[in-house]
Amino acid sequence: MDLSACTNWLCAKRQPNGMPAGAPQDYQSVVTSGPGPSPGSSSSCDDVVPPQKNCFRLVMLGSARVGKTCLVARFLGGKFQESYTPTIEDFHRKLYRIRGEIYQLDILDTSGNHPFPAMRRLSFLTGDLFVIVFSMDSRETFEEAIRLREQIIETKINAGASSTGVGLTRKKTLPRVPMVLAGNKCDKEMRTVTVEEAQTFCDSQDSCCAFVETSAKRNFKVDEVFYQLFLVANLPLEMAPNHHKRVSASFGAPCPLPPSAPGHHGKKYHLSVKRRLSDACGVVTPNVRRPSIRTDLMIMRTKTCSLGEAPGSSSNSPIRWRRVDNGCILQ
Ligand SMILES: Nc1nc2c(ncn2[C@@H]2O[C@H](COP(=O)(O)OP(=O)(O)OP(=O)(O)O)[C@@H](O)[C@H]2O)c(=O)[nH]1
Ligand SMILES: [Mg+2]
Repeated sequence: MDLSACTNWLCAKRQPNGMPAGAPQDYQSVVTSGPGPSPGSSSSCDDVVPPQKNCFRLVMLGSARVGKTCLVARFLGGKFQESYTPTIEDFHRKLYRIRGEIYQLDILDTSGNHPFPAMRRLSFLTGDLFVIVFSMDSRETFEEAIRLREQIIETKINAGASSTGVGLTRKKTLPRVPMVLAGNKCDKEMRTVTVEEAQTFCDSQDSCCAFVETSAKRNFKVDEVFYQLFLVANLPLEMAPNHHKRVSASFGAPCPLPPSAPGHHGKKYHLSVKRRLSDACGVVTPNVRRPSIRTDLMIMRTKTCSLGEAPGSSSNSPIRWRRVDNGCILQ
């Protein structure tokens, strides 16, 4: 697949409402909330529709067999799988209600064998947050993790530059990409990567790159991997696995999250601050479909072409944008 051709089409022409020419009518809802319910729908679950600024995509990357899928399973509340089944690509969604606001976290669990390089590049471009996993007992996987970090940043720089024409003659601005390098399988005795060198590497990067040593098998510091990720991304820390109440959703249920506390509807309420902060809850959406590649391309377009309206334009978001000579660059 020639992604640059697709990007050009998506960036080429915009209608007065800011949508690309030829975009499907449901474009806004697709970009805003993926295949889930669209904002402004008249369903009785209106208060579980996340605003666009609260929708994020987390991409899991790393060599094959390093434990990406096992970490995701732990994150989603599942058990550890001793047997190995190679992933082609898996998609999960978790919805949260945190301090009265709805957040949506989409997780793309990629293949370490990357059979489709264009898909991998697309995941770099559509991802807002990244967990790059390597295995503490495999030096090659650590080196691959470093390469992946460089490729993500390079891809985001080039996409920002090509959508604006900025970059060939100017100094490139480094994108701010929230990322955790997860050194998995620390339960194993054999080590070929030390904590110190992985930590030193992350310290030498920007302030939104963290290292966590973990073990999906022992469930050791899995929470910390995601806590650090949300910390460097300026997202609510309640999104980490052990920081909210888990709600289980039944298949096909219209409202996956329980109703919000009365006070969150703007009325006066009498809950203490402590109680309010501990009210965060999250639910794994059971029947979610992976957005189509076309949708991904449109999401990518908003992230590389939009001026000020892309996810991340608010001060708290992981990716920030600013206007430069009628163009946009990631920062
Ligand atoms: N000892 C140990 N084994 C682990 C750990 N995490 C995962 N494994 C095992 O490593 C193997 C690979 O785990 P996966 O999660 O499927 O690896 P992956 O990175 O998703 O692999 P691909 O989907 O092929 O990219 C499985 O047999 C797991 O049981 C861990 O923390 N410690
Ligand atoms: Mg996998």
